[in-house]
Amino acid sequence: MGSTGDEPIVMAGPVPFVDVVVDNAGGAVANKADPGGVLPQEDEYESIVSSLPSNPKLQLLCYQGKWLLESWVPGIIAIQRPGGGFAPRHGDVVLASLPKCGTTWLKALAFATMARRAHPPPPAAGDDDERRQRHHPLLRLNPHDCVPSMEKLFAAGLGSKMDALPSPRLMATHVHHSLLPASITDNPHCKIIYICRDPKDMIVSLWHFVRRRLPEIPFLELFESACEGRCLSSPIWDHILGYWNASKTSPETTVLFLRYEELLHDPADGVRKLARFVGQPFSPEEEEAGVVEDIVRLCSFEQMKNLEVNKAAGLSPVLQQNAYTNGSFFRKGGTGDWANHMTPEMAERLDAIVEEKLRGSGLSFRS
Ligand code: PAP
Repeated sequence: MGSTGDEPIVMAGPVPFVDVVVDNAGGAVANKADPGGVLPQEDEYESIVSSLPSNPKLQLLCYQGKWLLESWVPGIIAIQRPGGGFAPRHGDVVLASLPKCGTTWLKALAFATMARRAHPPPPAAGDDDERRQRHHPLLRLNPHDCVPSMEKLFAAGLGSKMDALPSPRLMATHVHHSLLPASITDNPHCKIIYICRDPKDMIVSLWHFVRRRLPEIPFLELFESACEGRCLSSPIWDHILGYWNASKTSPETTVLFLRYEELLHDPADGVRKLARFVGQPFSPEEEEAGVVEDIVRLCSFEQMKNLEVNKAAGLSPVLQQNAYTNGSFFRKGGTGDWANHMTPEMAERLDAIVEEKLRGSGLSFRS
């Protein structure tokens, strides 16, 4: 990524966004709030949100028909502004997901794959290339510090930091497809990678996450709100269908639709798909050298969960949220935990609701 000579340094993306500091010559100050005129002013924001339905306990607002974390909404408004918040760039890759459906993992896999020339994934244990092992960004940073979450970044007034990232840029969103600006969804030069997960496991994972802030919240309360289409990022079927339909109707080069369960079953296949999709397929030499397997290992649940950085109590200052730490994003990392929290009747009810909503789409979560 860098250069030791006198020639100008040419950065190739993606780079960990927390490492990017923009000096005044770059026209932006990256490490402190810099609304740059794109965030709504407080009174304007108030006038937009004051009439919205809300769920104060879960800190949600119903914005444009979708239940969203209230802290994201100013960021979403900024991103949606035509000519305002988000300036698309050729080669942008947006990772999209419902919360708790594999976002952290997908961020790691996409970053490791797209940045592999600047940062080769460490080889298997036993190889003694310690320098590479120590220096890979995913060994010192949580994936959320490598790939920015757009609505959180814009809500923190750090949208200008996006402009400072070298291309190709890698970013993420939990926002529904219909809420994204046309500069992303109708842009043939912007690629979207979506990951979905069995909604039952998503709800269980979300409950464990929410309990860090609300230890007393009953599972049933979150389950009911999911069934009614009123929990975080709900309706969840709208979220999934929006990206599913886009993956069917857009040229297949612009939306890649992945499933958490399939990625667990064959992560190497998912990584190869991802690499082809972003226009960086693995060469025969890379295949021969085991680079795909190195990426899978680097990003595996066990590897990431046990890193010091992910055991630490901290979270990037940009994304600081009380009660959540780097470790909050790594819990069990498998499938089927719903059976430990739902009765068969509850599971059937949610499955039936989702099945009905997805009817005719060609997508199903029934096994
Ligand atoms: P986010 O949307 O808040 O970023 P997200 O990463 O999508 O969260 O979801 C966290 C889930 O992914 C957790 O699932 P669980 O609660 O059922 O265990 C977490 O354990 C799982 N997860 C995180 N990293 C990995 C990984 N490397 N491989 C597989 N699963 C992972």
